[in-house]
Amino acid sequence: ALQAQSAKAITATETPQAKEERLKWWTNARFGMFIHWGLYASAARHEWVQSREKMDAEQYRKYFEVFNPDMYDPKEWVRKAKEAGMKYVVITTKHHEGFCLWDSKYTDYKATNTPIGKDLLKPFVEELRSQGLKVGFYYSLIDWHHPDFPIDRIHPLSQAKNIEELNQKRDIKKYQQYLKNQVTELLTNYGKIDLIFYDYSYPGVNGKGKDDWDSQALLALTRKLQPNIIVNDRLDLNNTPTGWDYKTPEQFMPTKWPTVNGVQVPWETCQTFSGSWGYFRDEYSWKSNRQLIAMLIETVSKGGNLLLNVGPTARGMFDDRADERLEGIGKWMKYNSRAIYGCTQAPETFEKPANCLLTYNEKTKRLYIHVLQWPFKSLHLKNFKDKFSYAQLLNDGSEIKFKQDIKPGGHTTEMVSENDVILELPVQAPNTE
Ligand code: JFZ
Repeated sequence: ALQAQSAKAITATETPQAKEERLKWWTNARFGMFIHWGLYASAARHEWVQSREKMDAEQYRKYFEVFNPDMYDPKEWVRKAKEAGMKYVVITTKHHEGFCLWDSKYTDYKATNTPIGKDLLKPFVEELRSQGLKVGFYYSLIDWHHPDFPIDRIHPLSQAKNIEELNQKRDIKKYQQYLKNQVTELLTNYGKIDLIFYDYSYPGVNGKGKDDWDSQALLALTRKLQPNIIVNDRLDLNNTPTGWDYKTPEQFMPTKWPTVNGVQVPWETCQTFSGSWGYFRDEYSWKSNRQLIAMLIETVSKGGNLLLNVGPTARGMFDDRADERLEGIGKWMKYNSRAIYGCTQAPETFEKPANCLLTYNEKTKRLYIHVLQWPFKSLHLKNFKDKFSYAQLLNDGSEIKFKQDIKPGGHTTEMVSENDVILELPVQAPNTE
């Protein structure tokens, strides 16, 4: 209860401006990498494989026994994120399977006890810091390995005959303590942690929510240990404005900037390359570079962040298909990141031209027109007259001439109004992909 009060104290006394300030690095960053890595990388068929295939602890243990990511090179991972233009990384310290990448003293189910025999988290965090990226921890509230985690509708043993009997031996209070102990380790032993992604709540029949996790206390503990940390919205404290910092639509693009009580809120969409979060060898629904770049632009055009996921392999590598995409996005970002970092939704006064998305930098007052489908020579800007004084291509900084004060008449009659502007584009699109 004491902890719960201090959580309220911290966030209730925070002014909207102070919150904005605390989130500033993150809203400016706009683009981060999600990493899902755990024992499920060996199964290579989705991070939920244990639940999907109803494996009990004993059946799943083979993945623990063979876990040996001998090619793991945190320096490479961070370099790849950085070259793609990402400014922060959120890594699964523990996913639903319960396996810990770090040397937790509260469990034996951790990387140090597998053939690789070491803390995999520590060197990664150090690399992030030394290469200048922000540090985010994903921490699963769900734990399919812990003996005190009550079996529920998504648990691998959900179909067992004797659930009631099994659950009688499971004490959620002990599990709550385990959550607090581990969060304390993560937020104490690894230096400054910039963001935490708790995952996830599913209240209702046979589900779990804030009372199961003791969310208020967990949040209080989080803010006590890391006062400036940014916290996502999956603790089931959705009705309390102080219970989260940002919304997390899941593999979903909102139609517009999400609001709560009519107010636009910070948000981040997390997305995958191919559908699964964990490495999935035989998944073939990979998005193209173009789709991913458009996804990033669209997210920023609606005031949000994109957290794009990589699922490294059991040997600790990024799949070639992931590398190709990160490189493609990186090439685009090299020329166009100015239209992403520090940008947000454009003011309503600018009407979106056909086949375009708009982003805007409030500091520099620059408008970025992302032309998704390159037109032949003319880009028609409705009602743009006197709203800008200079236009250039972003890839090479070359001037774009434009026509305004177009007098209806001649061959343009009735096709443009006097308030419109026409940009005179080169015939070929800049090739920055
Ligand atoms: C969760 C995890 O189960 C999944 O494995 C992955 O880690 C992802 C990032 O998060 O999946 C969710 C969580 C919440 C919702 C959907 C999928 N939701 O609220 O719709």
